[in-house]
Amino acid sequence: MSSPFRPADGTSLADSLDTHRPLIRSLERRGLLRGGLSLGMLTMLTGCDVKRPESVEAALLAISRLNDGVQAWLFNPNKLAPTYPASMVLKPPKFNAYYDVVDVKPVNGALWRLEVGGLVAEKRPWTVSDLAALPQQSEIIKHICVEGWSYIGQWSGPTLRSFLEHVGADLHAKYVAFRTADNYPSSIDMASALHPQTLLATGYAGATLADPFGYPLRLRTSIKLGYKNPKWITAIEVTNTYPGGYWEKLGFPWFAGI
Ligand SMILES: Nc1nc2c(c(=O)[nH]1)N[C@H]1C(S)=C(S)[C@@H](COP(=O)(O)O)O[C@H]1N2
Ligand SMILES: [Mo]
Repeated sequence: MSSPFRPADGTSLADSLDTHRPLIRSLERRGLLRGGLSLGMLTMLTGCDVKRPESVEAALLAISRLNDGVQAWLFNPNKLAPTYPASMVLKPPKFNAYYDVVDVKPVNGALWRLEVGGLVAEKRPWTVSDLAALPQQSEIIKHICVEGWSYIGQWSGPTLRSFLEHVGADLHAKYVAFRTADNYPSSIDMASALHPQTLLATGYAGATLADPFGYPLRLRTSIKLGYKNPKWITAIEVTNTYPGGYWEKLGFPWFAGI
């Protein structure tokens, strides 16, 4: 999904969208897609081929099925998502971003500071060692991307809950918002932020996070799809104002991630 969408020769975007209008409408009705979905964006996220209508349809259906399969935990932040044995952990993890892995700009952990803002009592910036001083947790969970792939990964770090409690966050606020080094804003609801499987991950498979996967800090939550897991976090804000996110602005639903 690194290259911007360009309509294939002889295929008008409007024609392709028209072919799938009923399916798109039914997904919209079920709250799976929100206004503003473009075929271009769908193509970028799914790698489908607009020249083949059945490929577009398959992508739409995959999004629909994926949502049906995961919504039991997506919509119940009190429920634990499945965990897996260490033997299933993928090493190294599978990379994704809105650009290619060669374009990742590594963050200097020694200079890095985590800004903390919004409805919190303690706004001082955090360092890598500050985070390491919080109680650490490890979890082996499945990462699911809307592109239709997934992998099992072992993530470690403090829970977002312990961090929020530590900085005296208003735990009744609506949202926790993230800014990142690559300008990929993201946000989640407070219930999901407080979920026991929502980590501020600093490690993968027993080692420090590698650069492509978000060093020094990324979100890993078992109850959201891949794109709700911002990497290279530089700021965390607690707020009652809807913060949106990178893909959400392009039409993807905010809560579940698809
Ligand atoms: N900062 C940042 N975080 C991001 C993205 C991104 O482009 N930038 N892509 C998201 C998407 S779509 C996915 S699937 C996961 C991929 O995480 P991984 O590379 O650890 O598998 O990161 C998410 N977090
Ligand atoms: Mo993704």
